[in-house]
Parts: sequence; C-alpha cells; structure tokens
Amino acid sequence: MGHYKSNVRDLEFNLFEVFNVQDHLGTGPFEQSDEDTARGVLAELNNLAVGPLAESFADADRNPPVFDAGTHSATLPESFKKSYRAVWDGEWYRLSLPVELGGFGIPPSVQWAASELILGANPAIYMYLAGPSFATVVHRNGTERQKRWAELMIERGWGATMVLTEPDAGSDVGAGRTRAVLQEDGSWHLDGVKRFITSGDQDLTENIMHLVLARPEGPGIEAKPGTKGLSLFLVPKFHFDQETGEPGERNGAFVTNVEHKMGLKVSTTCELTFGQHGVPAKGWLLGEVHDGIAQMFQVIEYARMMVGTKAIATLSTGYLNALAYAKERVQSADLTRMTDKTAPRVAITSHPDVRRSLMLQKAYTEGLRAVYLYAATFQDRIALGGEDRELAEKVNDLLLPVVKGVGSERAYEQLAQSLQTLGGSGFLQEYPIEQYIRDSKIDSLYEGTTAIQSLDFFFRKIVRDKGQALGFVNGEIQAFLDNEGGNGRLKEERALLKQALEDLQGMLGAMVGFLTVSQEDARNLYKVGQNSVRLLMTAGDLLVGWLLLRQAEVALGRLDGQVSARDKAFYEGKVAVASFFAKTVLPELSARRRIAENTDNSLMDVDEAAF
Ligand code: ST9
Ligand code: FAD
Repeated sequence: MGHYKSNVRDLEFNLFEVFNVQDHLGTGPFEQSDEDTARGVLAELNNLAVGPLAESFADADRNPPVFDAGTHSATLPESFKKSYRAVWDGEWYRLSLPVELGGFGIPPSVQWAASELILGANPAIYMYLAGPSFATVVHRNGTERQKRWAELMIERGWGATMVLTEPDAGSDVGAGRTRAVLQEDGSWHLDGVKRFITSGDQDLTENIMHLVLARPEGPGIEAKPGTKGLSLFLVPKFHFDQETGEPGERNGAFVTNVEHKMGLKVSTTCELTFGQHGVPAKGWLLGEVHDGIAQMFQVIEYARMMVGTKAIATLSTGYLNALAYAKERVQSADLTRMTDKTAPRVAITSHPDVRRSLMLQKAYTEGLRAVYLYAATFQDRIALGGEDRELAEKVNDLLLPVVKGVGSERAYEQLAQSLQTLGGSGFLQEYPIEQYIRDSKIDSLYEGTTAIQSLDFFFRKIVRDKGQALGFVNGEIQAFLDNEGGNGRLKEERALLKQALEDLQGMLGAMVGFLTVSQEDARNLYKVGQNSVRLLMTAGDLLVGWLLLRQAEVALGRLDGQVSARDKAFYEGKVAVASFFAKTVLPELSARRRIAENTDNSLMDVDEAAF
C-alpha cells in the first residue's frame, strides 16, 4: 500500500448529493459530460493516484533533484519522472483545458475534485503539469501568433513557470526591478534576477515557457511605479520553430541556483537569471499590451485555488492515515477504568482526547473540502455564463483567499494533530505524516502569504466590492438558518451557527468602523491590520460550520430512508462531525469578535527594542 489515502466517497457526496452539479452536466460547455463520466473520471484517476502517482512520493523526497551549475540544469529522480509520465500519458492534463484546446468539457467543480487526488498523492506532479494550464492564459490574452504558441505548448507538452518574485520583491511584487528593453524587431531583451521560481528547470519536457513580469523600457513607454508598471513577457527556454514548435537555440534565461528546502523537495525552486550569461534573454509581450499584473492574476487565481486544494488534500490523507493507525493502536485502559491496573487495554480511539483530536481533523478536512468545492461551483456558473455570471465571479473572488489562506493554515495546524495521533511513531519517516507537514508548510507562504490573503479578503473582496459577494454568501447562510430541514434535529447547532454569523458580522462591523475613522487618523488602519488574519480565519470557520451542517441535513434525509451499512456509517459521521464543530469551535468566534471590537493600538506603540 502506498502512503495516499483518498476519499472519493466524500468528493462524490459533495458533488452529487450536496451541490448537485449533475443538474448542469450535459448542458452548455459541459455538453459532453454526464454524471457517469464525472464519476468515471474520479474512479480512474483515483486508481492512478493511490498507485503509480503515490509510489514516488517518498523516494522523490529522499532523493531530490540535482542541480548542475555548469549546464544550468536540474535533473529529477527517475521514480518521479515515471509518475509524471503516468499522468501525462493518460492525458489527464486535459482536465483543466477548455474544450477548444482539447479539454474534456467537465465542470471546474469536478476538475478540482479530480485535482485533489493528484495533489494528495504527489502534489509536485501537478505543478510540473502547469504548461497546458498556463497555455490557456497565453491563448486567452495572446496575439494570433501567440495563440499558436499556446497550442504548441499543449501539443508538445512543454513546462511553464510564473515568474514574479525577486530578492527584494516578494509580497511586494511592485518592487520588482527586472527590465525588458524593446528591440527593433519588436521583441524584448530581459535583464534581471528572479528567485524562488517553481519548475524553473527540469528534465521532463523539451521546452519551458516562462511567463515573466518585468518593467518595459523603450521609446514612448511611460515608466509607472509599482505593479501597474509591470508587463508580462513570454520567454521560452529554447527558441522554437513557429509552426512545428521544434526547439532550436538556447535563449538567455538560465537557472543559476536550485534551493535546498524543508519540503516539497522534488518541485524545483529556482533562481532564474535573465540576460547575464552572454546570450540575450529574448521575450515577447503578451498580447502586445502593457497589462502585466492583471494578466498574471489570471494565473495567480488558478494557482491560489490549487494551493488551497493541495493543502486540504494533504490534510485529508494525513487524517485518514492517523485514523487508520488509531484504530489499530492499543494503549492504556479505558478512562473509566484508569485505576484498575488489570483492566484490558483498548484501541486509542476509545480515549476522549484522541476522539476529540480525530473529530477536529475530520471537521477541518471535510469542511474545507466542502469550502473549496463550494467555490468551484461558482467557477461552474462562470463557465455556464448565465445571468448571474458577474455575481459568480465576485463570490469566487471572495472565496479564493479563504480556500488558500484558511485551507493552508488549518491544514498545517491539523496535520500536527494527525502526527500527534501516532505518538512517537508519527515522528518517523516510516509514516508519511512528517513529510506531509514539511510538504504542506509552503502552502501558507507562496502565492501570497496568509497576511496578504487576509488584506486581499478585507480590502479588495469585501470593502472594494461594497459587500456584494459577502452579502450573497450571508444570504445563503441565513436561508439555511431559516429553513427547518433536518426535522428539528439540528436546532441547537443552528442556534450556534446563527451566533457565529452574528459574531463575524460584529467583527467586520468593528473593522469597517476602524477603516472609516482612519480618514481622520490614519493610524486606525493598524487596527484593521491587527485583525485581518483573525477575520479571514473566522470567515473560514463560519463557512466550515455552515457547510458541515448543510451536509448533515442531507445526511439526515438519507438516514430517514434505506441505506447500506457503509452509507449509514458515512452519513452518521456527517451528522456527528457537524454537531461537534458547531458545539466546540463555533463558540470561540464570540471571543474573537470581542478581541476585534476592543482593539487598541498599544501593540503598535511598543518600541521595536522591547520585542
Ligand atoms: C508563486 C508560485 O508563489 C507558487 C507555486 C506555483 C506553482 C504553479 C503551478 C500551477 C499549477 C497548475 C497546474 C495545472 C495542472 C492541471 C492538471 C489537471 C489534472 N485578484 O491591490 P493592488 C491586480 S508565484 C485579481 O493595488 P499592489 C489587479 O489587476 C508568486 N487581481 O496591488 C490590480 O489592479 P486593479 C506569487 C488582483 O499594492 C493590481 O493587481 N506572489 C488581485 O500594487 C494592483 O492591485 C504573490 O501572490 C486579486 N486578488 O500589489 C504576491 N489583487 O486594482 C502576493 C491585485 O486596478 N502579493 N490584483 O484591479 C500580493 O498579492 C499583493 O497584494 C500585490 C500588491 C502584489 C497584489
Ligand atoms: P516577504 O514578502 O518578505 O514576507 C515576510 C513576512 O512578512 C511574511 O510573514 C508576510 O506575511 C509578512 N508581510 C509582508 N508584507 C506584509 C504586509 N503588507 N502586511 C502584513 N504582513 C506582510 N514566486 C514566483 O514568482 N514564482 C514561483 O513559482 C514561486 N514559487 C515559490 C516556491 C517556493 C518553494 C517558495 C518558498 C516561494 C515561491 N515563490 C514564487 C515566491 C513566493 O510567492 C514568495 O516567497 C511569497 O510571495 C512571499 O514573499 P517573501 O518570501 O519575499 O516574503
């Protein structure tokens, strides 16, 4: 058995019993798919994930890529390349493509559910598959010639990177200094050093297309500060034949270092140097328009969803590994017989604290899975393009920092609980959890740290949106509170959810108040900044609590009819976990609200020397 424990049953429950995505299968852009196709995709990919994909997970960690500074190249372990080829040969990269570029025509919700299986089994494989996905952004924004390049990227299976970060420009992308100088032939020469570039080099694909943010220079080009002065350039590793894509001469973008990391080691993280090794780094302006940051955000939005899903996928397999261990591990007597030295020893699942921890892991695993799939249902609506498309875009935008920020933070925190469940054994490399923890730590850092997600959530997704998307989600939660589904069996939990919703609104009200008075005294903004992560995490808990209760309501309905023994346990688990979360986590939101409401600026007044 490999390390990966998937949960296809829960994916299908979300898709077909809670969100009912089958209702729009067979229509519009999803014309080619039906429920059987969707279930088939999950089943087939699951076989691949638990088998060939999971196989190289540990080996690729213990034998990470080797960098050769002389040739500027990175070589990946053979075991990992075999796993990558299994996905590529199965043409699974088509999952995320639109039909016109060879996609399967299945909705984003099903695509993300399927993606969870790859991301849980071996997340670096997914990252090296970026080429076709990034090609869709090139295709959407590119000139006619660049649209052909996008096709070549897919047909020839090229790799791709997103290149923003520099030594002095991390969260602050607008501080980037890499230049792009216009040439007479219309191309650009790039000059600068980027760092931390995922998949910057590898030996899986014949070419790599780098999507690079740089500052354009040339006659008539106005230099603007910050992110708005950045343009997006396509910089291939090798120049190529424009029709066939056959690689030719080496371009001047060279990997000059590969980082040694805590985890996710097989995913190369590279320093990428442009135009400083005697060969010009030639690039082409995407779509011939200077709109770099907005174009790059089309990639970033996808990548943020991916990172959140990766974190949640890892938490899920961490929890299921912990659960399997706990059922087998016999240690100590039952608490009620603790003084009886002759009492039989019991499986650790009998101990209240182990149960508490396992149920909390289950709550965040299944609750956060529901959150990312809930977000994905709005991506379905965007693709369907109906009247509510604009609203769907806003709601998806609102949910992305929750999926990414809360998903990554809770996954890392709860994976520590999964490890704890194994006792000392959890600390060993014999079990996968220590690697899960190392591999998933990155999720709260890249694609915008949690603090950056929280600022995005408050300032852009709530304040700038004038609360429209938030109002919609609030309305959905309120509608759930108002209906009596579950036959009165979730009354207490509904009351707790109602209080939690009020607490979030109270916290938000306090923060909007600080923002308003910041017009008189700008220092009031610090009070917003002190609470933004708290707000994001609270919104996450509210969504988890609500979606678990929605699931419990569906489960109660099913339990009222005839169900198999397996389904009975599954549905009872849904009711139990929703109730547990409502009773043991949601009440914490009231304290967080009081903390937010009573915020002063004493923290900001502390002298740096006193820390
Ligand atoms: C990174 C990569 O970390 C990590 C791993 C990547 C792996 C890639 C692999 C992907 C896999 C794919 C594979 C698929 C395979 C499929 C297989 C299937 C089986 N939303 O607020 P302002 C825009 S990369 C949208 O003033 P500042 C907007 O245009 C590095 N747009 O910002 C806006 O203009 P306007 C990641 C947004 O103060 C403009 O920006 N680095 C949003 O100038 C300016 O906005 C980061 O993420 C948004 N939420 O700059 C950096 N926000 O306002 C983090 C902004 O007119 N830092 N825009 O609309 C930030 O995000 C900062 O907040 C900042 C601030 C840079 C935006
Ligand atoms: P900093 O920006 O220096 O942040 C340090 C700390 O300060 C963080 O805790 C942060 O939250 C906090 N902070 C910073 N600004 C604020 C603020 N305004 N308010 C509150 N707190 C703040 N980049 C790419 O372009 N392409 C890639 O493919 C890529 N892949 C990566 C892979 C790995 C393994 C790693 C480690 C990084 C990768 N990155 C990539 C870079 C990544 O996106 C950045 O590391 C990230 O955006 C944070 O930037 P930084 O590391 O410079 O941290």
